[in-house]
Amino acid sequence: MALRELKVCLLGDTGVGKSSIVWRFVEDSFDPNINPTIGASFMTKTVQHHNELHKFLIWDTAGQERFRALAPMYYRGSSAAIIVYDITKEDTFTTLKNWVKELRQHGPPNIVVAIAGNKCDLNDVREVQEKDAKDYSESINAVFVETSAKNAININELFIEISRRIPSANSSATSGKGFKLRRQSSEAEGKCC
Ligand SMILES: Nc1nc2c(ncn2[C@@H]2O[C@H](COP(=O)(O)OP(=O)(O)O)[C@@H](O)[C@H]2O)c(=O)[nH]1
Ligand SMILES: [Mg+2]
Repeated sequence: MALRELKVCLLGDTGVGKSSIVWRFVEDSFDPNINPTIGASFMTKTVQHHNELHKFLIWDTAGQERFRALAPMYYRGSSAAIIVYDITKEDTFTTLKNWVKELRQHGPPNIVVAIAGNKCDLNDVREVQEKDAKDYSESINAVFVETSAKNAININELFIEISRRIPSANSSATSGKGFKLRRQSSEAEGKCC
């Protein structure tokens, strides 16, 4: 079975639950006293998607302003970016929109953007309406899910959706490339004979 390595980065304000989402996905556990991320941390997890294995190379970034300048190192070359906000904090949704703008300007052109409204277990103190976030995500063609790293809601689904959006190795985009290569080699053959 073909193995593909997919670089994925997590972006979003400090405290929205980026590291908790990664921890839930990779280790299937939740630590309420998780340490704040310094700089960035790296984890991997491999999942099967149809007849391919997707090895997610996950870069979990720190949200603090002083680390912001480092973000391009993580989203450059990424197949997908997961931008996380906290449904109980309106300002984290504003930060998310700024990340979308930055990715548009400086990110890889075909990056899959996935938006995660985390802490959906705290519905009682919600500040961001699900419909508003969903409409916004649709308008920018992003994956959207509300997640809870704490209660393991929609974490696997988030990554499954990302896998779905990544063009498969034999999709038209890549077979187009293959065709060009074939033509080049047959042209070379023509010259030599
Ligand atoms: N209620 C609730 N708390 C969460 C959830 N995810 C993370 N947290 C808490 O939010 C805080 C920040 O989490 P962390 O993963 O460090 O956020 P990061 O700074 O974005 O990496 C921690 O106290 C977590 O326990 C969630 O889904 N629900
Ligand atoms: Mg963190």
